[in-house]
Amino acid sequence: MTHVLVTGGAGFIGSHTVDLLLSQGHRVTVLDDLSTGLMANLKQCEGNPNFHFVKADVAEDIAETLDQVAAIVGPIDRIIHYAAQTAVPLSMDDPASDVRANVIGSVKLLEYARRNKVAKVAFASSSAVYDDDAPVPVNEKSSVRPSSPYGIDKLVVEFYLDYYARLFGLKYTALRFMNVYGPRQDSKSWYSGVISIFLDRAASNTPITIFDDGEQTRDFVYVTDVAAAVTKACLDDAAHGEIINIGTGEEVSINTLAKLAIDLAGSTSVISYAPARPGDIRRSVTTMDKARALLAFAPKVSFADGLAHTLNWVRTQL
Ligand code: UD2
Repeated sequence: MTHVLVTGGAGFIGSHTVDLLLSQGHRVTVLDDLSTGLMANLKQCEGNPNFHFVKADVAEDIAETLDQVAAIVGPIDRIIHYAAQTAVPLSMDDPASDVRANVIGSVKLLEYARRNKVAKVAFASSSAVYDDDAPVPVNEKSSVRPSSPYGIDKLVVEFYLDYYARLFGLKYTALRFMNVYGPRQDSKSWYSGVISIFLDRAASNTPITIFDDGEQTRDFVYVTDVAAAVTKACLDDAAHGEIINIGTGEEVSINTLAKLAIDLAGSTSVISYAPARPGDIRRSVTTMDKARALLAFAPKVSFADGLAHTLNWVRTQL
């Protein structure tokens, strides 16, 4: 049994990862400050003797907190690091806060990992590190040039991982997520993913707003597939020192998505168009070669099934 620390484990992707780790019989400690994460996302874990929760901010002095966890639950063997400020527009409004949450928090965690001989860290990075002008599909060698403080901070942490690996032998894998969607993604926030927003509007027959002309594209990957990739990257020492894109390789336009959401929900929602959001990228899709080769990763949930599961969940939230 491996003891895995999941930072941000009460969040959208984190909580699905916790479910998977517990189902595999591992011991899990979640560290989350509940700033955007929700205990409701972990309700199903309550009473599981292998599940532990600590409310703490990763950017505070977490070493003492984690020492206490280790004393009670046992040493932390591996870490999955999700805890972050995840809204790109917020990072543009307040870059310094983004550095605190996303860089300082990560460095504190890496310090803990090296001092306590943690076997491996899997880090949730982002496709936001890529240059908007990089030809699509992007691959892990595509040029990086982030368009937001959020993307800069994710890239900085990738450099820290490399530094800790080279100087201290810390093992790691960084996963650059494309657009993740699925149940538990907040559908009410303006900063949320487009799929949860569109399905929420479609299910409630309220207007859908498409920014720009809607011909921009994204590579949408279902949350349990992402959780599986991250879990494998964390538990398996293979893919150490690697950066791997996690997506599906399929490019979907926002216009197509809006129509699918309306059809699927049998909705009377009306679509309207608004100016492009500042910093929005035009096309985003990844190659899958590296994820396939190093993590044996292939998405299991089709887009149609993923949308249907997400719509069911959105309806429970209305
Ligand atoms: C996603 C991630 C972000 C970062 C980035 C990397 C989410 C929520 N954000 O940002 O964290 O990793 O990818 O490139 O997953 N849109 C509409 N109407 C709406 C909402 C959105 O037209 O009501 C459009 C939006 O203008 C954009 C597309 O949908 O063109 C996707 O927007 P998003 O916020 O879901 O994700 P993105 O790609 O900006």
